[in-house]
Amino acid sequence: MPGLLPPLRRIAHLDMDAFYASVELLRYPQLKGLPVVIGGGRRPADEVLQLRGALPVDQFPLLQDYVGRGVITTATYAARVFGIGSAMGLMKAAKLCPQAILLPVDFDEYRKYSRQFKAIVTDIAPLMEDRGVDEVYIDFTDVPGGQREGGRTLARLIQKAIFDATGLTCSIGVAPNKLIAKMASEFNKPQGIAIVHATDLQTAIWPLACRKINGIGPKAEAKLNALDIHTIGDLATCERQWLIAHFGKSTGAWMHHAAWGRDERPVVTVSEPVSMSRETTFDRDLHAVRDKAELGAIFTDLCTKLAGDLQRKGYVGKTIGIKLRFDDFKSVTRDATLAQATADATTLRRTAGLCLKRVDLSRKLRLLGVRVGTLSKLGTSENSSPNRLSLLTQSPSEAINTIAFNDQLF
Ligand code: DCP
Ligand code: MG
Repeated sequence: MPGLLPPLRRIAHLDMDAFYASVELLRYPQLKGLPVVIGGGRRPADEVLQLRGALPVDQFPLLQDYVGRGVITTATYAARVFGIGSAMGLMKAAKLCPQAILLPVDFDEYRKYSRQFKAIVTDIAPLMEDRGVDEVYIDFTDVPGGQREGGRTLARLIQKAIFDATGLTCSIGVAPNKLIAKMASEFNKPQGIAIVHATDLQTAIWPLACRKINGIGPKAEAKLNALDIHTIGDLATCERQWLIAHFGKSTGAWMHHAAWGRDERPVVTVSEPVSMSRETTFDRDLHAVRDKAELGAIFTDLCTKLAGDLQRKGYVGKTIGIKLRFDDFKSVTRDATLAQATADATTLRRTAGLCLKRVDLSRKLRLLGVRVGTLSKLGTSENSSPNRLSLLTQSPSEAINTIAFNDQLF
């Protein structure tokens, strides 16, 4: 009897449309429909009130007048028509669309709206996994109405509730699992809904580039392309063993699974951060030897701020890493794993400094980042022993004895 069959697994992925830019348009509605990019710096706190709503369109700063090294965080869809998008340098973007309006970032405001839209989602569908500032997974399977039209009815309801409360739009993909839902949320952006069933695998998923699988990055894509595998369909035709031979046991097996649309990962409602990081792009390129003092001060400052982030949020971490970007835009990471987790600025600085020593620093640097991973919450059994404080304050040289190095280039 159909009534006794378990409900079909229906997982949604929701992603806000042009998120930072859309939040900015809420306070500057006069910019609606215009090309707007966000980036280049942070907004001074008092400027917000001064400008709110009132500024005529012709008085906003234009991209063509920007001088500096900032990058775009996001752009409105009206700006994307010109080929502008996230991570592009502002001065390069200015060549493509000089008339675009440039607004600074205001993370506090984006976080406020992020919390707001997520609260609306959980009011309607409580099984929600937070995936960052503008995206979530939602398990529709057992939500009343979650199966109707494959999830379209509930997706529409959520879109409308978010829009009514915030004025922001989002796109939603609903599919048998997270992997496919994540791809589907992009299908009809902006303000789109896409419903994918298991039977749509060949028509909706296989024609897409391998890169559309969340987890296949530029490096894996390049390797796949070199093996003449371009689409997810190409990948699906590869023997599992052959993929394992080329990509290793876990990645190869996972790729095979993913290409066949298989993904059993549950929607996890309480998510802990995996890592915390801080990074900065310098005002001018710096050289490790010639600008040693300046670079050292920036490095220490990043570590101090990162230690502050960890301590404020109550985390300690074991893996300490650095990220460098050179003047030719090539990036390098190095990390080291300590025997004991830490949130201490001096330990971070010392360990990150050792990572730095493992990099060829003959080129000038444009960016430096520090990251702490393998986090655990202070007070959990692993680190709540009476020795915890002494671990945090142990001398850096003690900590360094137990480092395991891990080099990675990307
Ligand atoms: N973001 C960023 N730097 C990037 C990419 C994104 O700072 N390289 C920020 C700005 C975005 C937000 O994260 O608004 C969400 O990222 P998305 O990739 O979801 O991009 P958008 O929401 O802006 O656009 P879309 O409608 O394509 O989702
Ligand atoms: Mg988005």
